[in-house]
Amino acid sequence: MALVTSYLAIGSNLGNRLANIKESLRYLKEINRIHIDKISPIYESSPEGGPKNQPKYLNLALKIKTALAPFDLLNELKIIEKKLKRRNKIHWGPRTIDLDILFYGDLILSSRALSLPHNLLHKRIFVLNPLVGIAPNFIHPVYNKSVKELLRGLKNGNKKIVPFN
Ligand code: PH2
Ligand code: MG
Ligand code: MG
Repeated sequence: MALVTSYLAIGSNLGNRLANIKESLRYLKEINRIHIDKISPIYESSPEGGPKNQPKYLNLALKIKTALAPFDLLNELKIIEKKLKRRNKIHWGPRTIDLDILFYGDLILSSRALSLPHNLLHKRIFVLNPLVGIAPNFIHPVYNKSVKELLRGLKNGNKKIVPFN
């Protein structure tokens, strides 16, 4: 099968966030049909949505090439979330790890289990800010705007996102 370029988002706001992210990257690297091309810097931001008083998130974005079909890729990400003891209790509640598919090539798809592109990515500074570091010119196939343009068009209000190191 041909390789498809895909972009992933990783987030963590529970436990040792950096260790969780590193462990998820280690698992991703073990998957034969996923090749990691680029890893963005890590950023820290307050949680958007969900319950009050959650810890801050660390977020990053990845560029991968994959031989996996979209739902198989999703399944692999879910397996990694399980390995990191992600519990799906509270919608948008705190999580040890969250692995989302942002883009899968130019594919547009909408199902209960998976929407591509990710249906909120264009509204989320914690996704676009890491992503712009590795894919500024990638064109969102629905909005026909580059990642850079989407980020510029975002009304940030008082949302702060800072490099984490
Ligand atoms: N993920 C969410 C909800 N809110 N906020 C930040 N800052 N970072 C996230 O990764 C995040 C969030 C649901 O996936
Ligand atoms: Mg998410
Ligand atoms: Mg998710």
